[in-house]
Amino acid sequence: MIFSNAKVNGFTLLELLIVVSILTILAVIVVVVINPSQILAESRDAQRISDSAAIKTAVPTYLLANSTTADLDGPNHTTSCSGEATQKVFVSVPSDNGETAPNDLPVGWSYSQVTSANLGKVDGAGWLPINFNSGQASPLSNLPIDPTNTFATGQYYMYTCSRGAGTYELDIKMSSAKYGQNGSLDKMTNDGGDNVGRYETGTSLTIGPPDYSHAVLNTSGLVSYWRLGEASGVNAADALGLNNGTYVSSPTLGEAGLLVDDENTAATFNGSSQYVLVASAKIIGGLSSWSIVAWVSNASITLRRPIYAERPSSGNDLLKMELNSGTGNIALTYRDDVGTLNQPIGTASLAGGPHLAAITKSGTASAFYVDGAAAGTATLTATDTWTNAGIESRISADTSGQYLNATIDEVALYNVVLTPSQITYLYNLGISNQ
Ligand SMILES: [Ca+2]
Ligand SMILES: [Ca+2]
Ligand SMILES: [Ca+2]
Repeated sequence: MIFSNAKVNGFTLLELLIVVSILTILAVIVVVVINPSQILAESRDAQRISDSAAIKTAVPTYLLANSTTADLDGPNHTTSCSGEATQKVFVSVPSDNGETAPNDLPVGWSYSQVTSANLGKVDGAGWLPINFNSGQASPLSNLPIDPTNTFATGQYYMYTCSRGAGTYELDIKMSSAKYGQNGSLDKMTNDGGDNVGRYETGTSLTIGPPDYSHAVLNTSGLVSYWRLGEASGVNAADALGLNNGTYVSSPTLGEAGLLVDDENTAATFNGSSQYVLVASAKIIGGLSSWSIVAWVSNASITLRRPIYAERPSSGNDLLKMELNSGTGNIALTYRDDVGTLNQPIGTASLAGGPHLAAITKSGTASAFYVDGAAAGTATLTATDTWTNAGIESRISADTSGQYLNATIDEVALYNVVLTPSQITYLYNLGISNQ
């Protein structure tokens, strides 16, 4: 019986399945633990860190060699440092790479680019305009260039200068999770600068373009600014510390923020009970000039409802930046002591989004803006006489039981009329990956 005890030497189906499962798990572990795209991103970031160190050595060396004749915007520019007539952000993206420079710089600033052929030159013709050959042998043979170097990714180098102070700033964008915002080696958030989307180095970190929140904080006339970025709790901080608010009925905190490339979060309100009580007082109500600016997304447009309101629990005084019913168009309600009511509606919708909503008022002239573009004007007949007691300021609700269902972010109040170009800048900055 030769065959009776024969044994098949091979795998059973079950064994095969176990082996395949183990191999699959191992493959997933390899991808998760090793993550090739993050390794590449980290190696690019390592180059960026080393490039910034090289520039940080080269610029002071140049300044030392040219103490009285140092020219921080180089031989090809004369008034392009901060505070001068043609303020420039010098960028490493070449002018002939087919991209258009984004429109995301503060009013009065523009990008300066050179051609690919000149990009790395150290004699003032390169992207960083200093002539490093002046008074010395250049410590750099070529200017460092970002390993990605496109406007589309936001990954490029930026240089700005301040002539009187003899200072400069170098801004670099990290691309890996490790060195990015909230990463384990976060280089961008806590560098002492004013842009959470950039690794800022140099001798003054407030020359280059700021991030959205710093742009708001830099704007004169700001009287309150709620970022709504708290992860938990009931405190809704005013970045100025003047009108700290309270989250009422637990709106959803920690929602994805409505700004591009900014980890600060937003809050979602349910439209029935949740709001921020920002002050037990009026803030801009009754002022002749004011501006309200806020980001809003996924709003219910079934009913006309407030993004921001100031109103007493009883009495006529009333101010609301709203979404109109049906269309979601930006709208204003403004009413004075004696009950004169104005309810103009703008020409553009805030449905969907994220959108930037802004209303300005100067005397009887009000103007609407959606996403940085003009969206209608109105002439008000209500006066600025506000005397009712018990006025409250609220986000996403008023004191008459109206609640907005929406995600709201970055609510700012000003006691001045923002210009159209200021509002356009804020919008472009909010959607920029700078
Ligand atoms: Ca920074
Ligand atoms: Ca800066
Ligand atoms: Ca926020």
